[in-house]
Amino acid sequence: MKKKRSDIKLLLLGQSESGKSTTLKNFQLTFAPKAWREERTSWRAVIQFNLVRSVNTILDVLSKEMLSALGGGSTAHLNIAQSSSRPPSGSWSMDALDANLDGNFSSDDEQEFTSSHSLLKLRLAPLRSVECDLKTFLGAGSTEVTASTSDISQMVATPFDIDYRGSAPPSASLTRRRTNEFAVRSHAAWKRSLGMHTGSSKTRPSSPKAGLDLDGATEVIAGCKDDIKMLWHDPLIQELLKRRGVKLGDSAAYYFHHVDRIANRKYEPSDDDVLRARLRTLGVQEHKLVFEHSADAGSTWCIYDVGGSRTSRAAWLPFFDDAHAILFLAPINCFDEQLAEDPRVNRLQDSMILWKSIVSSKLLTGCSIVLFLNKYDLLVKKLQSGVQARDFVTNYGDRENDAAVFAKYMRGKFKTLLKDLSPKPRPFYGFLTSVIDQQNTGLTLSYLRDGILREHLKKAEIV
Ligand SMILES: Nc1nc2c(ncn2[C@@H]2O[C@H](COP(=O)(O)OP(=O)(O)O)[C@@H](O)[C@H]2O)c(=O)[nH]1
Ligand SMILES: [Mg+2]
Repeated sequence: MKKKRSDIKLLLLGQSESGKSTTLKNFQLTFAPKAWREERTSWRAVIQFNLVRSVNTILDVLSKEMLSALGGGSTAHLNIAQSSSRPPSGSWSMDALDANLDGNFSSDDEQEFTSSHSLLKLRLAPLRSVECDLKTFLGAGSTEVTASTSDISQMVATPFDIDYRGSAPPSASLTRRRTNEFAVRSHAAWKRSLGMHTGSSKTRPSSPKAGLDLDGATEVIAGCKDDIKMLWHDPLIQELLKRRGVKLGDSAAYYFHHVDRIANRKYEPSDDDVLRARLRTLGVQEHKLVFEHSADAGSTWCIYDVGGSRTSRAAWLPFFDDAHAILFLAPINCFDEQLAEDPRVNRLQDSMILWKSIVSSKLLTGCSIVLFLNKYDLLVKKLQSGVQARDFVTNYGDRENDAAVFAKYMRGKFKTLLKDLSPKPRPFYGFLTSVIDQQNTGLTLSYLRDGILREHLKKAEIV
């Protein structure tokens, strides 16, 4: 029984930015708090990077707008017109923004740039090289996959879907070989190097990136604190971001709100700060979770966290044949957004295509599947801001434009798909989550862990 208990393999699946890595952090926070505390400081550079990138994106918007205002007349003023076409949300690229800024301007709603905006731009300019340094330090995960960096014609939603046509599924040895090809160690080079910086690791960094001056970056960010606050709280800039539909990422507002703490020479990330941090997952990352308390102390689970963009999904397949459970994350707030890697595809539709493929997979017949309809907090905000679900979701009809009603409707859709498409009957476990909420997520994960263990033991005919 003990052996079986130390054997669980859990796959975290879902599209990019659905909250997989954040869920993994919650597993660590809930079940291995000591190990989590040791790792927490190493997230500092990622958080700084997230903040600095948002500042620079705003500065880009400001620069273009000031330039365009200058080009349109002799005075540096801003004519903000309601855009007729919003840029695709969820995109970090400036391409959509460029297209939007080239649009027509009306003479209504005129607001003036002042010399303080030019000064802000100047004083925040050192953050450009800070972003570059942190990017170099953090590696490829600091760059998001976008349509311009991927070949749309080669992309499919479920590249792991294979039709065996009656032949046997791939052998264990094949899948193992492929496992080695795709899996990367959980403690990536940047974490080890950061560990040394923060004194939490005894190993010397092997990466040359560790030579980067992170203390210098911290110093520059701290020096920019007041200007960052001024930039964020400037009503003209807020209006500009809103009117242009600029999307800064789900955690930008949170980090700006806490800038006094973060842009500080002695900054130490809190648990919540780390849960908000965004770093793209590369390939498939294996994490050994060693339970630290309760009756399970010492037992381990292998949790596989995967890259979720369409370009990364082929790497999932080798992990299917011996997975015990899948935790599938579908962000429920993005019914009106498009995939960053393919702006032709609606994000909620993409989640459903993925879900269909996972629940109908023969390879996963014996696997427990759990659904997190995630980012519920952002769904509440979006619907309250006036976005109408029925404009984007066919068949939503005259139902109330309310988060609870919408979530119940979507949960029903996912449940029906599981019931209709599973090769053998399996129970449906569907939760509404906001995985940045550590307390509620911790409770859900504890419940889930017990359920998965029970099912696993039942299947092993031990109980
Ligand atoms: N507000 C909010 N943000 C979330 C939620 N889940 C994830 N995020 C944020 O969304 C971003 C992407 O999450 P991440 O876990 O990296 O997604 P992954 O690509 O699926 O691993 C991170 O900045 C998270 O902090 C949520 O439920 N609510
Ligand atoms: Mg991830």
